[in-house]
Amino acid sequence: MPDLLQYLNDCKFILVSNREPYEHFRGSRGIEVRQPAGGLVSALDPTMRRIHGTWVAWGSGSADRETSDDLGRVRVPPDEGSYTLRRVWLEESEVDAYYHGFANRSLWPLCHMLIHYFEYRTEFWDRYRAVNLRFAHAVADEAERSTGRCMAWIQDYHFALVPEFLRAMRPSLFIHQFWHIPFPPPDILRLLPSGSHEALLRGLLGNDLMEFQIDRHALNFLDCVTEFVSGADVDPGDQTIRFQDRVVQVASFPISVDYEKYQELAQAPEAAKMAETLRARYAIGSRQLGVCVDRVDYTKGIPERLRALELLFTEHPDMHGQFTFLFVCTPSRTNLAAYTQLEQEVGETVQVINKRFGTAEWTPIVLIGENVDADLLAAVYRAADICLVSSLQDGMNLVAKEFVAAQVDERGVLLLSRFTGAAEEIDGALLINPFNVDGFVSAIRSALDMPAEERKRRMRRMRRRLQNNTIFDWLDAILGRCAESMAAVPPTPGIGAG
Ligand code: ADQ
Repeated sequence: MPDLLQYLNDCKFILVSNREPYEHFRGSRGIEVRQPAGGLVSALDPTMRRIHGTWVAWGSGSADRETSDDLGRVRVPPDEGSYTLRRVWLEESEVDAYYHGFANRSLWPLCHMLIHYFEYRTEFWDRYRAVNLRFAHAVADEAERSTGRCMAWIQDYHFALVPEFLRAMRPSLFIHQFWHIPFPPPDILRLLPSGSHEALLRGLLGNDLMEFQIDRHALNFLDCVTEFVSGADVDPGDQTIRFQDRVVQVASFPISVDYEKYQELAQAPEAAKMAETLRARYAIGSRQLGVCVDRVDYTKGIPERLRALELLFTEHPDMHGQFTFLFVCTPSRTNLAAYTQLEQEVGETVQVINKRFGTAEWTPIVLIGENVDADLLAAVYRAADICLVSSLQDGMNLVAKEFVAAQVDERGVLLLSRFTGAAEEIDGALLINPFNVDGFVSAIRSALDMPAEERKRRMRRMRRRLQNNTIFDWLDAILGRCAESMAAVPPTPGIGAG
């Protein structure tokens, strides 16, 4: 892990995300605490412990209020107390309209350009604004408590309006934001009712640095600002925007995984044994094993993947009994109808395919419909001959990178949708277009027929690249860039807290 303290110097670091790093809840043993799974929390928690920053997030746990002070503050991790978690309280109706509503039913489909899922209600937008304002107040209050300089780092599309609100409250605070999902071009963003698309962009222009996964998303953002924000002067060459006497920098920083952790997990004796068991069951001799790992989400191209597998078994009868597919997918956003319908569709389609092609000895698709532990995940990745990532749009896609990191035997082929951020970065995968079912099927066939030497060559290339581009390099690059920008603007005497 790089020493991020070098960048922060005496600067207080305030992180803002929708999900909190520690959630207290009432369990069978009284009040318990859990850390939600996910790459971002596991990368940022150790960083926050070292730099003793403040993490501002929605207090979603059933026992969060009892364990926090009047302002919603609590020291975490529970046994160590090395940094402050500041919880922001939301009513159920606010969670419905801000989170399930505007964030997940309006912005999520719009940013992924899947406009038939796009829904908009005035209440979604009003609550999104109100919740963003409340978060901005919490961050401003945290900045106020510091005597030195401060930096606020905002995560994702839940908080597009926070930077503008915060800028008005603390003009010299250094504010930056990482947008984890794609950013749409102007023709898509304008599906938001007039006024709200401009307001969204103005909100983001409160940042000093606006960070995207890849240049394509950054360029879409610049195009949207050019088209919709009057008074903004965009320089596409420098990727800067002059707006209201300030300069907003725009840049791309592809997120990654903790490479060593996945490699170690895959190399551990338990994972090796599990991988052997999986191969003994599904890929003995010349048989092969395919895998996928997803949240059940309509952006991930799951029906398209199942259609390709069905066509593969239809057009290539020699694959019957020779190729088994392990479909690992965890239910997600289950209070939204689009997601529960998709989950049901996945279960039904798998049944149809298995009934049509399966035999007493062979089940073509083995469905594991749950969240699996990291060590089982590493074993699944290690055991696979091919891994399918078929997103219709994806900011980056960490599954692709986890697969590469866990491929310690260098046996597997990665089939990767060209519409993922990862496809712009990783060289060595077989790129697919999930909308083109025939092309998808022939890519699966080419992967299955690929000689071991070529598999190894491709996998080595990807592993070398990823080894030097981990999630810690991502953090390093972002904070390095912030330190550079902050150094260019010396602290204003008397303003102190930013
Ligand atoms: P997501 O849309 O959630 O992330 P992704 O990047 O693939 O997509 O990350 C999913 C994570 O969930 C992976 O770490 C994966 O291992 C895990 N996961 C999925 N199914 C699982 C299962 N059944 N059991 C256990 N773990 C499972 C958003 C953006 C992405 C971007 C990330 C990070 O949509 O484009 O890459 O943020 O910026």
